[in-house]
Amino acid sequence: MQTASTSNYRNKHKIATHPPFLFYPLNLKEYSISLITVKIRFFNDNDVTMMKIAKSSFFNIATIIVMLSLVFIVTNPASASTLTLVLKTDKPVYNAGETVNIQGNLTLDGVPVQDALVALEIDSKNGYYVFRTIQTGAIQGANWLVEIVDLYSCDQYGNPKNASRIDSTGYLNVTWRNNSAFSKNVTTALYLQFSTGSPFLTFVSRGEISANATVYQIDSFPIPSTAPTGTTTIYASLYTDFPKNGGIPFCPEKNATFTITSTFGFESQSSPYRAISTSASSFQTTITLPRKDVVLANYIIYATCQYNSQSASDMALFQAILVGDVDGNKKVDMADIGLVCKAYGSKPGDPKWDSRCDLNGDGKIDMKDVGIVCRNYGNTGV
Ligand SMILES: [Ca+2]
Ligand SMILES: [Ca+2]
Repeated sequence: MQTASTSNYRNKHKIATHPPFLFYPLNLKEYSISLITVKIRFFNDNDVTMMKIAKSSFFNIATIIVMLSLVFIVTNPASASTLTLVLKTDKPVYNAGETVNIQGNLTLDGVPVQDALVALEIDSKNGYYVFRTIQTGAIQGANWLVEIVDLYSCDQYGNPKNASRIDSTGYLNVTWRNNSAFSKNVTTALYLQFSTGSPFLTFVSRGEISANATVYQIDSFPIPSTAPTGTTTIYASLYTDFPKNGGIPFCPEKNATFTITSTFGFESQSSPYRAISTSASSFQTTITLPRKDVVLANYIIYATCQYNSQSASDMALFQAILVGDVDGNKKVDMADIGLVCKAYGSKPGDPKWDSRCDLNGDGKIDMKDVGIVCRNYGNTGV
């Protein structure tokens, strides 16, 4: 009896952690038989009552477990494992010129996944802002159904060219191929990032590519006179759809660089863009908000991936603001310094107190507030 009960106890717990539905009725039967046997052996009123209670509770619990198992089986027809993607930024609000650190964790049943592709799309009120395909680790020996074969900066005829001046037209060539025997609908996303780490522009297109076909695409783009000079990076991604719509990467992204030079052919010294790596995350990437014409809005980051036939996605939000813009006209200039000077030395309740000028929120307007406006001087938003 004792052995049978212990075995049933173990079996019951096995059921609770892995719900192999087929084993369940078998255990139920065994347990019922054991209860009946006990009843016969110790036959008195108390024992019978106790057994009835035990049996009734057991059947109630059993019914719940069976129902939960059914729900679990119905909702997870393919596999009992769970793919989880968690996306976050290191802060909710960023000033113009600040770096947004985007971190994500991808786990399968709680274990970090180190060979997956994650699609990343950042949108703001002006539309698409950034597209990337991030790897959670090294991926080896994969055969991609659709892949980027080549990517480089070029002239208008497609000849490779590694530098372009500001105030001119830049060109890039991207070649991609459908390796499968079926036509595929592909979203092509090209994202250019300045040497400062700030987004430059994005190109997106969507279309069907025939089986075993190769596409050669040349795109042109204007390089504004205000563009930061230096090494500019082009990132190309191919998705099944926009990540916002649940699209996932077909293949790893490809990148290429070219140099933006001044009208005299020089590039200025700018601090190099560098990604910060954090071991706590499966993947991370950064973008730096521009100091000029930063889009003052909320941004939505969409991340999607597929791994072991399972899909996962998450979203994160952040906001861009213009610190030091006291009068709210979307530029930090002499007018803002003037307002802080006018309220200088005041505290709440004073006639010249202006709460907009207390930029560090310490309840007084002093050199620290003047300093904040000066450090952000020249920043503009749209
Ligand atoms: Ca202002
Ligand atoms: Ca202050």
